[in-house]
Amino acid sequence: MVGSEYVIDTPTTSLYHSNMPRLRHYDDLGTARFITFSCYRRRKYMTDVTTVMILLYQLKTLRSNHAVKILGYVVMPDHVHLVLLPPDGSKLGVLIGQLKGRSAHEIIRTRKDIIQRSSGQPAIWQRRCYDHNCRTPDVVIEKIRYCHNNPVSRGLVGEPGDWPWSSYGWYNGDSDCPFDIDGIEL
Ligand code: NI
Repeated sequence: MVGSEYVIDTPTTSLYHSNMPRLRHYDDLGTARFITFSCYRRRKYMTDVTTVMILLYQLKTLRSNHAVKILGYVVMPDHVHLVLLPPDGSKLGVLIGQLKGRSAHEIIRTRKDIIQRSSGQPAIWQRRCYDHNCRTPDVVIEKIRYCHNNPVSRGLVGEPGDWPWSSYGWYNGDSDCPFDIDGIEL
């Protein structure tokens, strides 16, 4: 990452795929959260493009419906990490529950290889979700970098930019990243 390439507080002129990342300054980064949830029994459901796109679509919906800022993310084959900045007073756990529930509902309709819980219900996600409070901007940056490096540290790719399903490409100014996030200066 070359920090000097970035411009802070650039006015947003188009919603998608400007070549210049629009980095913002947030005064409340100390309330950002690092969220992790996994596929049911660590099944590698997220190796299917349609499945990943359904999840990312629901993530975009969470952002537009609830004003949750997306600072970083990575979709790994069997788990997901998100760095989110929820609006004051919002119950992020409820919103993550919606994200998991709605994405699971859609994913189940597109696939026939989904295993079931003991109740007989098909299951995409583990029920539990890890929620880490990022108390300082340094921790927020560390977690975003963790997301971007996760595919490399797991041996899936050689470079963060080789993994299509993370916010690395957006921070890098790529024109073909999956969607527009809310960036900060790394
Ligand atoms: Ni991970």
